[in-house]
Amino acid sequence: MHNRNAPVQDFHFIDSTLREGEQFRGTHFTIDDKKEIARLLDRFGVEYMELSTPVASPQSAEAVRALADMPRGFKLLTHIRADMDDAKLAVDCGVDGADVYIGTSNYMREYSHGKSLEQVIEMGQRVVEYLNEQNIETRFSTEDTFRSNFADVMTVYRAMDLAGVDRVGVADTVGIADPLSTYNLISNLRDVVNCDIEFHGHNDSGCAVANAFCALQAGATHIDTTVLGIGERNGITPMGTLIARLYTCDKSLVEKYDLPLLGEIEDLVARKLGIVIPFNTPITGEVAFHHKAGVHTKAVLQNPTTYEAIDPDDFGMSRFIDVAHRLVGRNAIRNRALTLGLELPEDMLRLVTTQVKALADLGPITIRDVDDILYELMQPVED
Ligand code: HCA
Ligand code: CU
Repeated sequence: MHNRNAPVQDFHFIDSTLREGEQFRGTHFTIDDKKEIARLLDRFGVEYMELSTPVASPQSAEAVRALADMPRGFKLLTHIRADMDDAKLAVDCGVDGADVYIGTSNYMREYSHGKSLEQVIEMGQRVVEYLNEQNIETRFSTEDTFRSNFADVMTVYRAMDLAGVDRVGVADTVGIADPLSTYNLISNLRDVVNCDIEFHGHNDSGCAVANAFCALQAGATHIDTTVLGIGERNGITPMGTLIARLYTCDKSLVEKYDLPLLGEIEDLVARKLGIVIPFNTPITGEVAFHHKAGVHTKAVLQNPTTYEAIDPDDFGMSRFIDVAHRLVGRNAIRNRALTLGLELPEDMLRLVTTQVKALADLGPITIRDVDDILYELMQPVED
């Protein structure tokens, strides 16, 4: 397929369901919940999992230790402030890496920690140097990057790169970035640092997936995601939708993951949170592969690619051809008849289609109504 997009290089997912996701309304994961979610995401193939800081509460610390002891393929991270005590506790809990963050916007500097840029850099350097000595993978991010002064954040990133971080992180904390501003910021950053680049994007204005994708096109190497996009407010980049985006760009980008597990992972997290998977979620939402209009169903029955950018088989999902409505076409009716083991001549199919449309014009109908019409016409005519 011809692809005019800027190419996406190899990348890693940092699943933050157990950190950013813990900040979602009503989330309450027990340690067993955390292990269960981690095991499934491990099987799926996420490269990193980020957990809430052990400073948050005794259970949070215990959870980090428990996951550190678990056999796993992903690297275990925790999310800490640029603070030596936080860093020491993270190391003590046995993590592979620490995601260090500090606010750089005027809002954060004035209303959150009240530090100057020089102080931010100094605190960051101290923590990064300590973590490096402990052989801990380090990332340093500037919270609220997009509302920070551009020159300031670039100064911080460069200083942290020189201090030896493995990654710098760009955070769209309040969800105001758009794909172009994300692309531009990350491209500029790519020229300023040699280390890896992570992107963390909130979804307040609906751009979290598009921004993450553009970040990858601009040279980001790591993307923060959560299952179903859960997080503060309306959350961050949902892993499943980002996978859909990457798949439609180039399927081979996501074949490293165990794609048929996606639905199971989302079901598990949704169940634990007492929420449902939104109906229009790409890939796993209940209408993701629902085909309705006659023109569509005719083509899909011959070649699904005509109206499907994603093959449901790749995700263990199935497509649905809807026949119970007034937009139905003869080919969909034939297909339904064949499913029932009925082979109808063309004139009969035409008649059924007309009758279904007439009935559907009177009000909503179900597949049972369609089947009734089919069976009725199959009855031998009695004299
Ligand atoms: C928050 C922090 C954070 C951190 C992101 C990062 C954000 O506000 O809870 O570590 O890069 O969105 O800024 O999630
Ligand atoms: Cu966040």
